[in-house]
Amino acid sequence: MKQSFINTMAALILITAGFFSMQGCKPKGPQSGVSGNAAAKVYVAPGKYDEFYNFVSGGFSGQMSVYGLPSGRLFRVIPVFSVDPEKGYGYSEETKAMLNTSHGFVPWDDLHHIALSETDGIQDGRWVFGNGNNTPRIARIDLKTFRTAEIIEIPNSAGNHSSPFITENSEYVVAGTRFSIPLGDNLDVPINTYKQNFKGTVSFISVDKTSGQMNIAFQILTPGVNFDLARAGKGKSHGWMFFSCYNTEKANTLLEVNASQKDKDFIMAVNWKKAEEYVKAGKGVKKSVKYAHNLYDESKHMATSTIENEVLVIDPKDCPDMIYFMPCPKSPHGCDTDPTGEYIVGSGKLAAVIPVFSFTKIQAAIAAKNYDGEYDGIPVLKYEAVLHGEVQKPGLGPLHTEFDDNGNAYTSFFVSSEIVKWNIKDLKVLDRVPTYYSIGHLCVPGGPTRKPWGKYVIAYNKITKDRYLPTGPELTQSAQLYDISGEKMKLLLDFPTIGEPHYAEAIPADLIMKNSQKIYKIEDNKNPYVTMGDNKTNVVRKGNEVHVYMTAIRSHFTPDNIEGVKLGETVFFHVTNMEQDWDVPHGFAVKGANNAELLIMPGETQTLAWKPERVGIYPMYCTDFCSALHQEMQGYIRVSAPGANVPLTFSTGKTAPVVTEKKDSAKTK
Ligand code: RUQ
Ligand code: CUA
Repeated sequence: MKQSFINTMAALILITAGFFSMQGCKPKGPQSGVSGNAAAKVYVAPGKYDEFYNFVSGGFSGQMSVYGLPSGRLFRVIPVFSVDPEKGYGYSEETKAMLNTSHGFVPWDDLHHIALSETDGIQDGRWVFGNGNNTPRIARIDLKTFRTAEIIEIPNSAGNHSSPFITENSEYVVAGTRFSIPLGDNLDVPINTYKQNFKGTVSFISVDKTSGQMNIAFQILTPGVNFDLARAGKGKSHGWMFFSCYNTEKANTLLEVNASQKDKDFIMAVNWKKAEEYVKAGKGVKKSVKYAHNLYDESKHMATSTIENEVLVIDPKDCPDMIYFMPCPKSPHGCDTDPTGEYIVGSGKLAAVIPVFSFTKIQAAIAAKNYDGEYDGIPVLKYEAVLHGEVQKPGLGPLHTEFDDNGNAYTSFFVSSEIVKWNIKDLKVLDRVPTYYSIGHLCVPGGPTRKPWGKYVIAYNKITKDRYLPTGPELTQSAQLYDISGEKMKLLLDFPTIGEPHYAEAIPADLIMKNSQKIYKIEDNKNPYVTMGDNKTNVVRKGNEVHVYMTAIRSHFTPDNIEGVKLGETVFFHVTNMEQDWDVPHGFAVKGANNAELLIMPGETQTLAWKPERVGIYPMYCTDFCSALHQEMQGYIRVSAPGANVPLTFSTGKTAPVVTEKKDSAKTK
């Protein structure tokens, strides 16, 4: 006991030292480690496509970004949990509902993990999921459009970190709560009653096979620990889910010390097929909760938010043989399953070894009831009984593990700032390379699936001091690309990232690009505010709202002159982009609008609400360089005093000298 305490302190001191000094065991010098022909290996000639898409979480930016590999070129930032004025996401009337929650409109979150949809344990390129940590949510992005299509809030959760991890046929994405909290009716309890009152949950969110639509199928009530990460079983372990847990000490203060007491925490193994049976058998209890479910309707170009009031919770007390704890040294972070599904790798942040568990042995231990007591009524399997083996002296501060298609594992080490390659079967360390600096997650294309595509490992680093030109107090975070095709890993490229990257996945480009949507068909546009052609444009007063039904086509708005708006009224610009060509969005902005622009895709309708603050003439214009006469794509709206005698009129081309413009279409309401 005493020795273990000393070990703990030694590990803590080491880790603390690692945080504060960039030297020590960390790699030195910004230029080291680049291999000779690196440039040629990442060079994607102008006009050529990259081989992989890389979907990278943006951490506290709340967004997801899309890069090409091997070039590291940034293609797109997908707004997910944060408003994005560039695209109008969260600002347009159509998208605001995407960010609704039971706490109201929450325009920010912390996106840590990515999960690409799978069929038979292989990436299928249909959807990518991401988690919101802070106000627990899971988002689904449609990879035809690269847009957020759905966001579901997770009730009975606080700090949705262990999320979203996907099963091999996308049956479920899971969400484990990071913080345990009081649940049920009595929420107002002293914090120091943590041990009595605080509970955890893990949620199983089903994914519809055709539409992708999410639904919280059930939640499992758990002891009050912290869930950190998770992975689904695959192949032989399909039907199981593994969650890493820390704070099995159940500390509620100074976790840095108080949650680092025990030599071993747990990996929680959940037999979700069994859980499904219990749910079918009626073991679930409906709990009243409140959570938002937001869906973007592609044909209406509009999101709706529904507040749901119930969730099904199953309690392991009523459901034996459903969950087990496996001891795992020490404050495990990553919990990763290898491509065969036989091996489960736990990465204890304070551990000196990497334990690798065997699914076969787990099953045998369960059958033989080879327990080491219980924890809150849940059987704890004997460590030695479920252990395949330990990787000895791997490095310091292991976090995450990915796999290639040759039986090798790649583990990231935050404190010693390196990637270590080791063999899954014999657990021998094969190679190590420095990262610059302090790697968090890492990614091998297809690395979490049954079929890794291999070729590269990408490091996502927390610190880049001395790697890039300085940019004031905050420096960019960064990814690094390594070639893993040979025996030794070789550094090829650094590229900066958007926000702080946590988990990322990479997928062969052809699984996605062939399905990429080019336009929205105008005839399929079911937006209630659509304008189906210039001759249908209109300006309508409704109480103290003015609705402008407007079209945009190269290179004018119809109407582009509007008069008769009164101070105190809110103007809704419903802009329909009439284009039917790929990559011809139009933008829309009006002076003084206190939200954002609209960026309207071909065939789409989007709405900007605007409440002018003073009397005058307000210019409006297209913000996206759409044609040679883009700069001419502009107009005016006149705002008069509340009592003014100005009729509501609108026109295009009335005073314009350009003869090609259509004739006067002014109408008076
Ligand atoms: S985490 S750097 Cu939030 Cu996935 Cu491990
Ligand atoms: Cu439309 Cu610029």
